Amino acid sequence: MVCKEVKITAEKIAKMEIRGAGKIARSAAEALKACTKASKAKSADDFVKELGEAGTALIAARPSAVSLPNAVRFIINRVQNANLSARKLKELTIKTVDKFIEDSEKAVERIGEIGARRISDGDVIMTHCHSAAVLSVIKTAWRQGKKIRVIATESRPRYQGHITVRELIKEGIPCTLIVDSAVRAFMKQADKVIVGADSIAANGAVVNKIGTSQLALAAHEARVLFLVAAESYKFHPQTLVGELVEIEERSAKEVANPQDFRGAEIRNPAFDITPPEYIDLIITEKGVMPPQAAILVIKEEFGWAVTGL
Ligand code: RI2
Repeated sequence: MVCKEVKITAEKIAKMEIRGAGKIARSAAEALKACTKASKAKSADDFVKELGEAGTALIAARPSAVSLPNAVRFIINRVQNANLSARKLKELTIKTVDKFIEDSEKAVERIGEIGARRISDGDVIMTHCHSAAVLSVIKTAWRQGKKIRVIATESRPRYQGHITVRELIKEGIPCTLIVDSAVRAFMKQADKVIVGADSIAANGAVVNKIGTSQLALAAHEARVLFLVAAESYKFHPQTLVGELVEIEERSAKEVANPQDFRGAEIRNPAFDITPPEYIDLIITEKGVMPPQAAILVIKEEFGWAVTGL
């Protein structure tokens, strides 16, 4: 039986009331903290078991964003490997969660600082969906006085592009909202494309909101730089041992009312894969790198011994 907080958070993640790869990870960590505070476990073994069950329930909520299992494993691995009493383990869990959240927020800020160096005065930046990492780059550049403009896709079917545009309006950044199918028509106006990531595979392929690979194709054709902004915990360790990133398929009802199209299949994959050949750089909190360096990040972050995960 998992605790109430974990159930609620898992449900909100599944329904996308909590969304965005980084936010999902931090919310899952918060849920583990709440679960720890509510835990009545008297022995270390019972507590670790409880935490493990909570972690499994959270991970099952959404399959494609690796930030979620990476966050849960970061916390549980530390607790599992500590030979402490239940009380001490609970304290350690809370500390580890707080550290994860603090580091994750700092990473977004650092990505903003590093990424802003790649933005020039006058740049027109195209983005897709809503990414906190991307907005950190854009806002930092703007706050540095660079006169930039943003072209944002609406990002059907969930319209996360609207969240992006609202955030840009609040900041006073000039922006244009376009439909997803207008990407190629507007690419000529862009100097750079910057998108976020839900998972980055060992070969540098980026899993991000459906439609991202179309932006990459259009950018490639128009010779526009294609950048990805992502924290290092969005790199997928198991891809190093051959695991494929599962692409989440969401309800058809998000696309159209199936009753109105009886006899037709309605598909709703939430993400697509952009191959490394179409990506110029990945901006992480540790620095800017080509997608081919993904394997080094995975090695540094998770070690080679990923088979045991
Ligand atoms: P940050 C989102 O997924 C988008 O695909 C976005 O690019 C990615 O998470 C990263 O977001 P969804 O939750 O962590 O909207 O940069 O399906 O905020």
